[in-house]
Amino acid sequence: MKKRVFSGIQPSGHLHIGNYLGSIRNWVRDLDSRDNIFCVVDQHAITVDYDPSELRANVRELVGLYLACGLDPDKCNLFVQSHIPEHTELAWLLTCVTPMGWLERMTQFKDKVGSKRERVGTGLFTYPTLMAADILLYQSHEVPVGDDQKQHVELTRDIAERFNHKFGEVFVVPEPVIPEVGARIMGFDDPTVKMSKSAEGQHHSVALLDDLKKARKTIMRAVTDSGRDIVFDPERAGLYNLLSVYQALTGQSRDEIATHFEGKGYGDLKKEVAEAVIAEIEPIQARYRELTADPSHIDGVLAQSVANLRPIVDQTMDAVRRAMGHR
Ligand code: AQP
Repeated sequence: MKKRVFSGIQPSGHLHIGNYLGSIRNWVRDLDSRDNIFCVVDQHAITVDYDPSELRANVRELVGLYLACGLDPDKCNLFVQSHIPEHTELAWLLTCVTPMGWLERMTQFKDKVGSKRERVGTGLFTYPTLMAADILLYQSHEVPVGDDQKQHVELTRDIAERFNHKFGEVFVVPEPVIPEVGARIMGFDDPTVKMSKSAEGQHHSVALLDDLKKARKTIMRAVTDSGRDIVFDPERAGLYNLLSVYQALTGQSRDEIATHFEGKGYGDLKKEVAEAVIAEIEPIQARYRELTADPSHIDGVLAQSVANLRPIVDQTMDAVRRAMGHR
């Protein structure tokens, strides 16, 4: 039996190389060895201010990019969260077994809420219980995510264990799977903050669909320091970030990279990072253009996955409803 994997991305902006290196690329690598379920989590994207027509376009773009990056629909199920209404039903049920204190500890909420605590929607606070529902609905064994989502997967484990203890063994308790390289790519304009879809700043990130000239410019302008030698030093955040991107894309070891750049300068490093990024995203862009030329193909993939997943959803929800006394 293959392990079941579930993961998702919010259609909250344009997919960047952080999302790619931290998640999608690893999903593609493991397609053959896993039972794969990948989701566009559109209900998570409404927990902050958003524009409905932009959301609709972002969902289409993200599905197109999933396919273009190599998520072969013959090897995975690929769907949009709101097309399976049981995600929100299960989220409510899990919210009722999740202590407030657990949610209050979530660092992503604290980061996103900032000084607007009185004004943000309650969904931003309860977001992790919806994420737990996404994962537990499919009895997933593994959740491959970037480092920033680790805390939410750990919370999902706690919720599953609490539920199983209270109501009987219903859920598989999932494991987070974090990549060794590329788990936290930082902003090129500010290497002290995580690269984010929703961050402002023209040269913050490289999006997978960025114009290639702009992508090169963003990397050439990346903030570094006044040092000279090219070494993996976490204290030199900008340099460390560029080297991490290079390492993730080339698959070379840190020693090989240090030797390769011996005697070279930051300009050389940036040039090579830009080349590696462009070599990765250029073919993705070409596949994206081909695949999205036929919207009915994408609709077909989404509908087929929803149909494939229906028996798992029904089985889990039946067990949950019975365990909780609703049947
Ligand atoms: N900077 C990053 N480096 C490596 N991995 C990252 N991920 C996100 N940012 C980085 C991983 O990408 C997947 C999708 O993330 P998400 O859409 O669920 O939300 P997020 O983690 O909040 O990502 P963003 O880009 O920062 O989006 P916004 O701005 O909307 O909040 C996850 O596996 C995540 O770990």
